[in-house]
Amino acid sequence: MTPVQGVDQAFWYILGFSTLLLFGITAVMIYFVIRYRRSKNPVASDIRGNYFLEIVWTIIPTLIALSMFYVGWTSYIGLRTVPENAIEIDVAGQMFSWLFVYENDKETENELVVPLGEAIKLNVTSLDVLHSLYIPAFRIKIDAVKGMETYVWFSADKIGEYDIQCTEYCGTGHSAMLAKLRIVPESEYLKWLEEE
Ligand SMILES: [Cu+2]
Repeated sequence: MTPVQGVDQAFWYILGFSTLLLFGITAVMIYFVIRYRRSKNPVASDIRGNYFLEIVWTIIPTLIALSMFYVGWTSYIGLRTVPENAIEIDVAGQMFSWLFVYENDKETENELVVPLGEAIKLNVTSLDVLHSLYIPAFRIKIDAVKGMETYVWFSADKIGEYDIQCTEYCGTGHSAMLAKLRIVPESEYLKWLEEE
């Protein structure tokens, strides 16, 4: 399973349970409001606890919460475990653009080009204030911090052009701090890498 599938699975799993609980609890609540309204049930009964029910409503939500943690944790592991053969590219955020430095010291601004079929590791930092590198198509987001290196990785498995955004408010030009990720065939990448 790719990290993208892992993140999506965790999202749908948690959303599914949340939706189920929302409608389930609301339905029971409406039923009780009608069934035990004052005109039908004028004297409230005094219930002194029920071990069986209390155990059930403790254990089931605990299992649900733990399973959500498990699904989230395993997808997080996928996001943090970089394949060994990954191509490394240095990324620096600055007010208000993204800089990319490749293995052969080629530099680009607001354009990240990578070869199809490779794992890409981005070593992220900032030249000034806090920024955050966000590539929604690959479900990755990481803070860019001056004096510190953070990382993300993704598998460049589909040719195309994808958005890169800054998602940490960094000043007046924040909303314009956009870049493009281009995934191209390997041969095109190698040619591009050698261009000035
Ligand atoms: Cu920014």
